[in-house]
Amino acid sequence: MTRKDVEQKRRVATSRNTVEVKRRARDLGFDAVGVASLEPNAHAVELERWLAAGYAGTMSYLHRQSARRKQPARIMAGAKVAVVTLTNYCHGSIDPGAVPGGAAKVAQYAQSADYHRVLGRRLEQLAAAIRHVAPGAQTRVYLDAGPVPERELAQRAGLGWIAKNMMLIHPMLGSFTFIGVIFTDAPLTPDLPFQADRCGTCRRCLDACPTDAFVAPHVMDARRCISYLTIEHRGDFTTDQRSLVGDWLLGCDVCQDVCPWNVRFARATADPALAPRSDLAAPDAREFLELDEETFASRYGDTPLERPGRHGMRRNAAATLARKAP
Ligand code: B12
Ligand code: SF4
Ligand code: SF4
Repeated sequence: MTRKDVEQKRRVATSRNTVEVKRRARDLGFDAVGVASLEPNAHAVELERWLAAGYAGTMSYLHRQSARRKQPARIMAGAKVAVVTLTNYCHGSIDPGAVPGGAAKVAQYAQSADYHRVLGRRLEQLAAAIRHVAPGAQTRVYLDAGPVPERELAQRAGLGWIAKNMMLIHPMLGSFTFIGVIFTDAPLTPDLPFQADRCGTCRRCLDACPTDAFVAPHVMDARRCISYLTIEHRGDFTTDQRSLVGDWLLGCDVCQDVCPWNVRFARATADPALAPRSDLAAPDAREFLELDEETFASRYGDTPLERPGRHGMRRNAAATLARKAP
């Protein structure tokens, strides 16, 4: 066999393995999957600027992780590619004309069981499938936590574009998706990056943000973002912060709800593991003022409410209720 034949055989095997890994991903319930190469982050300068401006607020881990976010090849020694998955979590309740002053709201991503648990298991199963098609391969699973530029890798894996509201939008699914990533040294064929920017001249998300958190397209000051305040911010709210939260008990969907790509394409997920829970979809804010630690843990320990915890949810509830008080 000539060197050319060997190379040809290797390419065929790599391509066959890639097809098999993608087939397995769909069987496991992922809505889209692609393979990203691990070149340096094309938006390293923007990330650096964003951090230097202080837009990360108290999320100091983003500063610590920035070297690896800029150079994803440094995340796992020997990794050649990242397999990137999208999972639709939309519950069908897109509200492009949401009026302020309604009942307390929880963002769609948090209306079902904790996605870290549900998808973490699924990603581990996909990682096992990668090791099966490429015996001896190493894999490392990331979902939300970790130094991974997830939207960047999803764009590079051909799964969509990074939009003006900073969300990764898939042209057929919209943006209500979770991104999951598996780094591996298995030989798999990278996809072509998604090149188009399909936001065009639209700027609905930027104009609709209730707190004016967008400094410019693709640049959000997280310190003004309701999602940051209700999920990531630790400690009490200042008077200003409290006034920003509005009706949101946890997270915020406004810049996604108004997006024409979601209005047109986002559909409710049929995934039973991500079925919405009524106590999360239509919560009673008053309840969070009363809960003790044990009851909170037993009711919400397996949901995204665990992130802000009992103290955070109590603070958020007090802010939404104060707004409604006469
Ligand atoms: C920190 C964080 C937050 C922060 C900061 C959000 C932000 N916009 O950066 C807060 C708490 C506010 C937040 C909110 C939300 N989050 Co969040 N968050 C993260 C986390 C952990 C890190 C993101 C980060 O590094 N931000 C810093 C910015 C600068 O980096 P970046 O988002 O990667 O953006 C890149 C591009 O914007 C690019 N870039 C910069 N300039 C330009 C210019 C152009 C033209 C282009 C094309 C690109 C570009 O460079 C950046 C660096 O690579 C990721 C998980 C992860 N590991 O990536 C989840 C993640 C981004 N969050 C997610 C979700 C679901 C949400 C919420 C929808 C939850 C909610 N409903 O409340 C909101 C959405 C708010 C929004 N519009 O972004 C999903 C997004 C999925 C998707 N389809 O995009 C992720 C990927 C988690 C996951 N695994 O599913 N989040
Ligand atoms: S999540 Fe809400 S507060 Fe945050 S940027 Fe989007 S619209 Fe603004
Ligand atoms: S609302 Fe318009 S500008 Fe914003 S993300 Fe959607 S298409 Fe892009």
